[in-house]
Amino acid sequence: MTDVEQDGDLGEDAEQIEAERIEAGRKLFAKSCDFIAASTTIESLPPMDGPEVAFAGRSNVGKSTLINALTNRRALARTSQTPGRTKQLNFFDLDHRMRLVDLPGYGYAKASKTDIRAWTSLTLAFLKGRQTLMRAFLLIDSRRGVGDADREIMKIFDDSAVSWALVLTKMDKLKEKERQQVIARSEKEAAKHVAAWPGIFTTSSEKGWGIPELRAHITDLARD
Ligand SMILES: Nc1nc2c(ncn2[C@@H]2O[C@H](COP(=O)(O)OP(=O)(O)OP(=O)(O)O)[C@@H](O)[C@H]2O)c(=O)[nH]1
Ligand SMILES: [Mg+2]
Repeated sequence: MTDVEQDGDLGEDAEQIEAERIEAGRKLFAKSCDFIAASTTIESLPPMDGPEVAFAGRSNVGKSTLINALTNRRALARTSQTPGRTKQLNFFDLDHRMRLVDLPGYGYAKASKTDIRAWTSLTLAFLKGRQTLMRAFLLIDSRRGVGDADREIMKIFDDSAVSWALVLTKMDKLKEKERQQVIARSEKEAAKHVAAWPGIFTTSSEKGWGIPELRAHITDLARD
């Protein structure tokens, strides 16, 4: 067989595997997804029971909207025009195979110092002590790109050995050229971090872009 033929075969296999991953993701996220807990204190976190992925990022970046898009729900996770809406750690159970955790946003200028301290202590305690946390997704608004507050969170992930992946949100708001630019810049940022997943996810919850790929990724981490 020539090299060209071999490459062709490999390409088809890879495509087949990718199609199966996407289908497995679609199936899992079509199952029931139920709210299980809202925690405002370390004591009220639900006991660790099976794999979890968490959604972190600045206020208003689109964490809750992304959870709704992944699960095909309109209002599973509450979303808002008002930054700082999600105040608790909200846990959702996906078919007893995976839990999705909606984290409160950071970087909301009007939040009081007390709010920020509460966010920090609870969210940090969760990120550092949660052995069942398989991946934290760090959401970045594609119009803003990575900012200083996000870099601080990346450092926290690295220091706490939290395996994380960068997710660009609201890609529908950009023109094609701007998309390429923010993707290139964000890939560079993520590549600086040891605990970062190689490669980034580019999404629009509004248009459904990148949602099947993210579902597949989460499904790879789910309990059988
Ligand atoms: N155009 C567009 N708008 C989006 C997208 N995702 C989220 N939004 C909007 O962004 C705003 C904030 O979304 P949320 O999901 O509430 O953001 P959040 O990160 O959960 O915010 P906090 O809970 O405050 O931390 C809402 O008005 C959403 O409709 C997207 O992909 N495209
Ligand atoms: Mg929210």
